[in-house]
Amino acid sequence: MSTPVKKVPIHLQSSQNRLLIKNGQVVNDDEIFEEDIYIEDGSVKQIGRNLIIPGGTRVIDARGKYVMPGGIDPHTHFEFEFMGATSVDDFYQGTKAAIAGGTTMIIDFVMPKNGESLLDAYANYRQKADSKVCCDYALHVIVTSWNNIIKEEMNTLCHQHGVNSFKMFMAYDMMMNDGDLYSVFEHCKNIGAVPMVHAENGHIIKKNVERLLNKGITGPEGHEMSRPEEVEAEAVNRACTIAQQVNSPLYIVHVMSKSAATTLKQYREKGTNIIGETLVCALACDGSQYRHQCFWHSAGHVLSPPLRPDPNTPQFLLNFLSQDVLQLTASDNCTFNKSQKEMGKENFSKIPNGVNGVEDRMSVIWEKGVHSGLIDPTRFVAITSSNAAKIFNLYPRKGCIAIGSDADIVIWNPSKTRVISAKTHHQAVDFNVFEGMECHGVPEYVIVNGRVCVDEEQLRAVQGYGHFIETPLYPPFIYNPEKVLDLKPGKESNGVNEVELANKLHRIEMEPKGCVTPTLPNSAVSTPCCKGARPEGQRNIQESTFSVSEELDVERKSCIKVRNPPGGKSSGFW
Ligand code: URQ
Ligand code: ZN
Ligand code: ZN
Repeated sequence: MSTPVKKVPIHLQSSQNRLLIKNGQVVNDDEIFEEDIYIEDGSVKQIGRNLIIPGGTRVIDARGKYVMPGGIDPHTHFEFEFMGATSVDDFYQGTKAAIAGGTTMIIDFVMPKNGESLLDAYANYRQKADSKVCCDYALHVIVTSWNNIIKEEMNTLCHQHGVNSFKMFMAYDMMMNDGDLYSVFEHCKNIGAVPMVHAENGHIIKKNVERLLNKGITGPEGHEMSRPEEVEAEAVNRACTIAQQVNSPLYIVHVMSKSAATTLKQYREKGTNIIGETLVCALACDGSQYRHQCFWHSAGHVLSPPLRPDPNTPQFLLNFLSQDVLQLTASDNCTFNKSQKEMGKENFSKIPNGVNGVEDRMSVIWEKGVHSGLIDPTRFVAITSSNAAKIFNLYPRKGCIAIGSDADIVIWNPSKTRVISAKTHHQAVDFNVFEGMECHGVPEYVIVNGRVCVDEEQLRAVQGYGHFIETPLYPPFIYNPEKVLDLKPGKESNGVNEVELANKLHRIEMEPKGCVTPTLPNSAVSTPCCKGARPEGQRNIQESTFSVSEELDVERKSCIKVRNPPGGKSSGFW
């Protein structure tokens, strides 16, 4: 299905659609440079100095400010029916709030209802979202079981409906068993899609919940006690192990603990293609919130996996983001009002899970990452925008300021501050987990597809202005040939042929002397490590300054002022 072309309403067709951003520090994930940007008809048309532009073009002076790709939030749940409630930020309010905070694209999750087909669920989400979204959006689809029908539906979603990612749960009622995860990961790999998992051991959690409730622990503190770190880390380990068996890539959503992140790091060091997402709330809050004397305060912080009692967790996760152990940040915005959280007043396991973040993600990460001096603006762009665009195959159309890119841009004033509050935020929810936090750095202008939707900090979002964006299969960032081996019978990859390898082992076993220790060629026994047997002539994106735009030969400006290694510089320089 192709994306329906929406006409720009007459009242939006004006010189406002022609825009020149002058004098700013333009930031991409790999460079900062000082040039002007000319935007027309929703995309970047020229980058340079002394540009020749039509008369009547609006000029924004960005002196002293950063001009960055708008944020991409790869994980939201707008108007999501979950645990007996519906999240209160719908596709209108949610995307409006996203824009207010400097995010210009979101990716939400299609959740099929009981017995609903994946295709029907997808169609329902499109119907809900298309007319409401203020910015562009894409969809992941949640898979809760495995059979031939699901397999065909996944194929159809990928080939006809612009979906390239599927999420599976390892907790909650809809959790999948290991065998089915194996099959779905394998199928994703066969079709070039991105498998994603919510990694927590659902069986252990169920037992822990029973135990705690039997002991009379019914308050929100029981939520974290029932889902401790090791329960998350175990599931991360299992999911990575399964992905390794089928050589699929794997995207772990909401990595929330030191143990889970460390497990993921170990797999990445083995050369497996594991992507780690963490949440903005995990970078700014900790599990002490569950011991707050006010039920609504504690319940307002309930999400899964939970915030961790170890107060060093936020800094630990930030460090991992700066070192590229974790690649990107999301909000997992899934908001329930106090009246909905109250469903779990007598039983923590009935508190609807989820918190806010779609509006404040950029500000909080700037504050904790850039303002603190841990990361520089290029790494900020990578973890809030470009890496999501690369992983879901939207780069360099999104997540990048280059000629031809969509004009999704945030002009960030690092000298201004704002204080976050539920009283002033644009979300529908009546609580904010970042309440009272002062953030340096304010999105002064937010440009969505060429339209100024935040203008000198005034929000002017338009309902239905956004489009559904198709995400193509085989993202090059994920399906890098040296990272994901194709071990289909008979095919060579990285010098390893699985069938030959199996035959060789068999022959050795049949040796009459019986005690020969099989010695396999190095390339055959080693994990597909990036430092290992790379076929000659292939570049390793983990070791080089590879950028997809270079691969695609996208025209880029010549004046490179700063060029950073992948992962960004480790300290500030401005
Ligand atoms: O697990 C999720 O991602 C959703 C369903 C709820 N939000 C949350 O608790 N993280
Ligand atoms: Zn989840
Ligand atoms: Zn989620």
